[in-house]
Amino acid sequence: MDEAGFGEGALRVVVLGGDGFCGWPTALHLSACGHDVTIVDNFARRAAEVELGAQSLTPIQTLATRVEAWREVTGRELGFYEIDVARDYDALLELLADERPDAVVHFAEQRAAPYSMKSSRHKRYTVDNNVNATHNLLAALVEADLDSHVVHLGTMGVYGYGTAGVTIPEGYLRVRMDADDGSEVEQEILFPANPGSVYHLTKTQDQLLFAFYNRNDELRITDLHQGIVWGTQTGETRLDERLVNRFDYDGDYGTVLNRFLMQAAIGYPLTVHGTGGQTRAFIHLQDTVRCIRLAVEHPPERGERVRIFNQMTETHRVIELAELVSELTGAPIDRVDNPRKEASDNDLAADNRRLLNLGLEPTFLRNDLLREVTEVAERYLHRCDRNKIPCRSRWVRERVRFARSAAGAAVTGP
Ligand code: NAD
Ligand code: USQ
Repeated sequence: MDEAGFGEGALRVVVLGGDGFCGWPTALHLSACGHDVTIVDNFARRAAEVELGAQSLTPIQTLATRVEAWREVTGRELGFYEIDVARDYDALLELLADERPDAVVHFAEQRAAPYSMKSSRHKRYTVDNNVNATHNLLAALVEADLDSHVVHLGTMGVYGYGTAGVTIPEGYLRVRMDADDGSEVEQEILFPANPGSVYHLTKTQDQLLFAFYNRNDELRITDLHQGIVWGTQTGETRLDERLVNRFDYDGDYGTVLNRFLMQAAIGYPLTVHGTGGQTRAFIHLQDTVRCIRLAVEHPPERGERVRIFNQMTETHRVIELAELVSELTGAPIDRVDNPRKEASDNDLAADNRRLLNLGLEPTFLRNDLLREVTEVAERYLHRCDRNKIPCRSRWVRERVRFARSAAGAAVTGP
């Protein structure tokens, strides 16, 4: 053990976006497992709470209080730097050059699909923030001449939802092409990208950035194509109320299963979009943090191509989840107009053997875990603003008519 309490085998890990829903419990889990963790965040997610007027249902503490509580409870230190990874390139470079991390876990992106579709400003912010954050990290690692392993949180949504009958492989697809001389050529390519929102689109752009820097500079990269995360607490965040994780329930940041569980807790009809025939991949938050630890502790070799894991444990149809929550709690189901442009019905099967082979023991949907989320929601329901529940962000807008004042002529907007 060194003075800070880090034992042999401890890795130096920088967690970009470590104040967020997945980042905070991941930072705690890595720290609890003996690694030396430094958090970087610019509090963009907390700023979005103010912009939207929608707070986390749970009373999350300031990062300073969280870090202090972790020190008090466990005796372990967490480093922290406030840096905008997308804009403060020099500060990021300096931090990486000083810390020389073994691994950088990259969560620092705008992650809500509805938020990314609210307006042209939100679309542009999401592209600027996410693509620049990822590119700045990769360029800084090359400039500082570091061999840190990048562990990025990507999404199952890069594959899209039009692959019925095909089990989605882990990132790559073997294709056969007709060569000019009549023979067949085989190649492995990235699975064709098919994003369903501007947010998902930025994750498909990230994939190309990774492929380039991996080939050109031999950066070691693991891209975790994660499904929808549900649950709210982990073994570490439960240790003290000041460590409580965020719980998003609003129409922009709330994700489907956590929203249903919270809606059931406050007696709000479950908001199923359209038919509810959409099938999506899911993972419990406790498994998220375990998967990231497994990825961090098993880095790829230098020269190995970008490693892609499908970080999901099960798939469910939205209407089936609503029915399950309804059976468990008695909540009624409300089929609302779908604000998104997405298939009303799809099948989904995905390979996830790589994380299972590394030792992941999946936490499947269980009534006691569903109840636990409902109980957290019940405990803090006085903090809920029901007006923030409906999804108001629409994928397709009616064309706006506006007046061109100089000419006084009416024109049709973008
Ligand atoms: P979150 O919004 O709660 O956390 C993201 C964190 O990154 C926030 O603390 C935010 O302030 C920070 N951040 C954003 N831009 C930054 C920047 N430019 N510089 C520094 N910090 C910045 O989101 P989350 O749910 O924790 O998601 C984390 C990652 O996991 C995202 O990249 C997301 O795409 C991915 N993911 C999330 C889910 C899910 O269901 N929550 C599912 C699949 C993938
Ligand atoms: N949905 C409802 N009712 C609701 C909310 C959502 O029926 O009240 C539906 C949506 O229309 C969609 C599905 O549920 O068909 C999933 O929506 P979601 O908001 O739970 O998830 P999504 O927008 O896909 O995004 C979330 C995270 C994102 C991550 C993604 C993983 O916010 O960061 O990348 O899950 S995945 O879905 O695998 O792409």
